This record gives sequence, structure tokens and C-alpha cells, in this order.
Amino acid sequence: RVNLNMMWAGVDDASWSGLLVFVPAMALLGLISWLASPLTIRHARVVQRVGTAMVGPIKGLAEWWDPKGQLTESDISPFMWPNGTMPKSAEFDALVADGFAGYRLRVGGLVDTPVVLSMDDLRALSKQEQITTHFCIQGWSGVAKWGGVPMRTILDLVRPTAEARYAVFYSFADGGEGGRYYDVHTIGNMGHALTMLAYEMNGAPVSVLHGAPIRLRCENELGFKMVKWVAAIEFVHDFADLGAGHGGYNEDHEFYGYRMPI
Ligand SMILES: Nc1nc2c(c(=O)[nH]1)N[C@H]1C(S)=C(S)[C@@H](COP(=O)(O)O)O[C@H]1N2
Ligand SMILES: [Mo]
Repeated sequence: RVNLNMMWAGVDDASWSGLLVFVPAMALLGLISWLASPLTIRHARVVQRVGTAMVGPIKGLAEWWDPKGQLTESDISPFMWPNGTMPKSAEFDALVADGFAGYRLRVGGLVDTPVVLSMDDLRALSKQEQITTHFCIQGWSGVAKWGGVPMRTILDLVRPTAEARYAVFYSFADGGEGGRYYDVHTIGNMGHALTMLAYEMNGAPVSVLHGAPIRLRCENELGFKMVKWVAAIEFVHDFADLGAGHGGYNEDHEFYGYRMPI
């Protein structure tokens, strides 16, 4: 009830005021949803495209905002909710079994110098730490300290060519509806000071649950754009020919927008 009051009535007490706003608001939303569903379910792609056309440019502008969400050790959440479909392959199990000694990150595509990096190679590159809030589209958030290689270091290493506009992150894991989990980011986002390939979470190696051996942190985007269990990174000019062509697994399967800045 206290949480409901904070979300719906803007008060921090145990009264019923939040519920009084919440119930009619939900009833109204339920009604609108029921009326709209026959159309939105049949024409999900159209709704996605119209939505993107309406709010995409605004979100594009918002992407210029700097996530200033750097927090302190005392802000770290005691529990970080995990999300996503775990990798299920003999290849990944073998990597876990030998502590990722056999792991090789492939970075290629439209770059001057493609590289293949082991965990030792990654750890030998410059390291960065940041304490930030993770936001999931489902409505939960959590604070953790991440340590890893800044994406800028990777950009310096491989040097994307002039044609490269996007970086595609491929996971070892499939998504919930089958097919490889992947997500696409602009080169601009990759050059951001807080974008990194994280191999540490709260001072320890990232657990398998949270995306071992490396997972992306791109702090100005929602959680689903931060691929866990990263197998490879490819620089591309366009993403129309990847998956269903919408710039990521959840964009393809759940009709999310490609731009999801916080
Ligand atoms: N490969 C892969 N990466 C993924 C997902 C997934 O299903 N598969 N889920 C995403 C979603 S929706 C969120 S909110 C975050 C959750 O990160 P966490 O488990 O470390 O909290 O991972 C993202 N990365
Ligand atoms: Mo999420």
C-alpha cells in the first residue's frame, strides 16, 4: 500500500489514497486496452511503426542526454533481479566448465582491424568501473557496480570504417521464442563514456546468471538492449537484414522500439 501511494498519489504513508487513484486508472486502461486489442494484435507491426514515427525522433533527441546516474557504494542494491533466457548449448557449458579460459570474443564486420580477444586480453585492456541504475522495461530497476572494458577502447582497437553506423551484439543465448538473442546500437552510443563490456559486477566476476563472461552496459538504454553472454560484436551499415530487421530480438519479437533511452 505504501508503494502504491508513492506511485499513484505522491504521498509516503499507509492510507488508501493511492488505491483510490489506481483502481479507476486501471479500469480505464483495461477498457482502452480491450477496445484497442483486436486492432493492435492484428496489426502489431503497424502499431510499432506508428509508435516509432510518433515518439522515435523525440527519443532520438533524448539519446543526447548524458546519463549522470553515477551512484555510490551505499546505493548498490542488495539483490539485483536477473532477467532473460539463459544460454543452453554444449558450447557455452564447456566455456563455463573451464572458467571461460576458452572464451574468445570476436569483433569484426566493417572495421579496419578485426580482433579475437580472450578474457586475459580483455582484462589487459583499460578498465573502468561505474555504479549505475539498470532499468528494465518490465518496471523494475536495480543498482550495481560494473567493471570492464570501455567500448571506446574497443573502437580504438578495431577502428570502425566510415560506412559503419551500428554495432550488433550477438549472444550465446537464444531468446524466449527461439532464434539468437541480439541487439543493435548506434556507434554514437558505443562511444559514450559509460558504455562498456562488463566482466565484473559488484567487485566479482559477472555471474553466469547476469551474463558471464561479458555483458554489455549501455547506461542510457533500457535493460533489454544490454546483451548478456556476448559471443561476438559486428559493425554494420544497416540492420534491416538482421533477424526481422527491427534492430534487436525484443524489437523483432515484442514490437519494442529500437530507441529506448532512459
Ligand atoms: N542474451 C540475452 N541478454 C539479455 C536478455 C536476454 O533475454 N538474453 N534480457 C535483457 C533484459 S530484458 C534485461 S532487463 C537485462 C537483465 O540483466 P540482469 O539479468 O543482469 O539484471 O538483460 C538483458 N540482456
Ligand atoms: Mo528487461
